[in-house]
Amino acid sequence: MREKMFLLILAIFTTSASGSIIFSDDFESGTLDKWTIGGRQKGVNIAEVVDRHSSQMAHLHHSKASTEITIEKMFDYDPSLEFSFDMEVSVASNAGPTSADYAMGGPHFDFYDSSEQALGHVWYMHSTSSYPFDYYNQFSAMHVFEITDGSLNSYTLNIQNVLSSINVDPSSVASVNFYFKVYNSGSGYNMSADVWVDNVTVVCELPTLEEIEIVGPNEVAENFSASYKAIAHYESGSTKDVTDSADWQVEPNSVASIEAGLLTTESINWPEEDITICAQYTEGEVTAFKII
Ligand SMILES: [Ca+2]
Repeated sequence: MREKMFLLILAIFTTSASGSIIFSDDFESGTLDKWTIGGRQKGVNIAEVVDRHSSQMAHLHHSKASTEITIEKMFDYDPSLEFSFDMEVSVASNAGPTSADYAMGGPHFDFYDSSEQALGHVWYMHSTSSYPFDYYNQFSAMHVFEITDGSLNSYTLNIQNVLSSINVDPSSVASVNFYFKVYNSGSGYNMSADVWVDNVTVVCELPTLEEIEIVGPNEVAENFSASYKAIAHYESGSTKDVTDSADWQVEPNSVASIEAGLLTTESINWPEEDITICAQYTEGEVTAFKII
């Protein structure tokens, strides 16, 4: 008959919540390497980094009819996403203020589901014409906000507020394409748009880790092995198996060892012995550990 080892159960955890920067670009590298450059490329389109206001800034420019250029970045959707940036937009047209021909520039958000199907669009623009606002805002999954620009301004946009302007179920959104765009609808008029962007920062609040749970048998025979899982519990009620990323230890380690949750025991000379398993898991600035 096998000897038994009895394991004590203790639980200790620490927790805190913090926002985490998931993307930032101040363009001081002098490049647009963090972005995808897109848009229709005919005519005169420029996406570059320039010196402006004593800082390296992204610059988008076009000056021909029916052209656009964008710098884009995809993000996984999370309701806590927040986008901040500094931006200056300048637009010019000789097409007349009421014409359907317009030049515009600004930040845009396109929302996609898990199959990469477009669900809706929210654009912010400074435009030569009121036409795009009237036109686009007749669609339930499209909304265009007018921004007044012409000087360097700071913007902060919370993704939930952005999404609330269109008729899209937030639970169906999987990803967000965030981009700056200059666009010209025109049919030959002399129109141009310039956007300068600096200090783009995207933050996402980490889920609050409440505690870590160790799941597995509370007694193990000598010369035997047993598997343990480390389960992270979040304030939202969700859980995540963090067995592989947790740091596992066992004391005393002269009679047992543990690696990635797999406990291996050796033979002992007395009927029972207490051993302690510890799993420590760190996520962002949060560390949780549990001892059993
Ligand atoms: Ca800069």
